[in-house]
Amino acid sequence: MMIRVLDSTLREGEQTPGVYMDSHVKQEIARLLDAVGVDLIEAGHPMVSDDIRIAVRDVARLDLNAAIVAHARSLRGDIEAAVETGVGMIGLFYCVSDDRLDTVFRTSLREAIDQITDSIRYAKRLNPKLMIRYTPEDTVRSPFINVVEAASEAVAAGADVISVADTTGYMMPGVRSMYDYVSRLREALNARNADPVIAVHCHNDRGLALANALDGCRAGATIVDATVLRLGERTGITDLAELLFNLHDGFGENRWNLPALNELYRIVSKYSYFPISKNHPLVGENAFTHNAGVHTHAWIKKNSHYESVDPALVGRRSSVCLDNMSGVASVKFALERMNVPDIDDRMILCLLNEVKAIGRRGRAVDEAELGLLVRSYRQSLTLLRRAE
Ligand code: HCA
Ligand code: CU
Repeated sequence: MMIRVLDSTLREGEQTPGVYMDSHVKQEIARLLDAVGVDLIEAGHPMVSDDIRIAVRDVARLDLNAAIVAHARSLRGDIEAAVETGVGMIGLFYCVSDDRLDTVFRTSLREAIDQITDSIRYAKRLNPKLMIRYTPEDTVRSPFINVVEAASEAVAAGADVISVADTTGYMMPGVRSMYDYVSRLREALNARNADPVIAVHCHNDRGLALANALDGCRAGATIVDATVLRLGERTGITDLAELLFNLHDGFGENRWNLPALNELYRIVSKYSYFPISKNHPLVGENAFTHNAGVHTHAWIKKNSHYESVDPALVGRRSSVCLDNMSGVASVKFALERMNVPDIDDRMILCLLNEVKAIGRRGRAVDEAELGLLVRSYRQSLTLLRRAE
């Protein structure tokens, strides 16, 4: 079963505290997401503000391969605004927990379900070709029977996708498992003659968003939500690069242009003012950099001794870095890679001493700085010879 990826950087991602993206930036991000080959792009919630509504419309007009999704509450006004943007899909949400309905919305489950089904029918009337996703917000912590009732009626009213939202990052593999949840939900819906596409939307409050998302896929979820740089409310949701790589590596999904992730991450980082952390898997500066002497020594002999991810797959090249952890092998390797002529043992040892001293001051030496050290070494050698 093909697994599709929905990127929500432009909707969930913009809910990150302090993050705002102008329409021209959103359009560029959407183009880059399309170049990566993401299947669905959630572009925003048109009812939030005029500029967001216009940005969703602008993204929908780009004519990308990806389907464009607008987010909406289960209200006719939200649906009209979403339909007018020209998107191909609407994601509706409404909570189904009795407690929330009672205290926040002062309504009953019955009334909430009527509102949900009315919204779905209304949207399909406005545009019969529209795809509809319904998300019972905080799905996994809501009474299961309420989720099943709301979801099955939503499907009967025309919803194509039911999304399981772990809105608070509560799930945990093997303990409160997304695998079990998705399996159980599919069975319960099938028993009511509903067989929707299941999506998963996993927040990262416990650092388990990716693990839970993959667990959902194992149970048959075929749409997974993600954002670039794990942006989103609080600690964000599943990271796009990590998700795509793992679907590629573990689930046989090979449709994506993974090297294109580098430019996408660079642009999102630039305009969200969110740095790409050095140790971010796949796209971080250090993702393929080897440091300790023992590692570099073995890695030089055979890369796979210390690499389980082929850097070329994601358009990267591995390297060694030099600091207090470095040994003779890493210095020699770096010099050879830089095509430095006349390398000898004495030179390597001198450079290693310098590198270790810099490393102890809390900095790593890159190739450019190693070049400076080589020049300085040669300079002092000349002076020494002259003095002799
Ligand atoms: C939100 C909450 C949401 C909705 C997900 C969805 C969540 O910000 O509105 O509509 O599929 O995590 O539950 O992002
Ligand atoms: Cu969310």
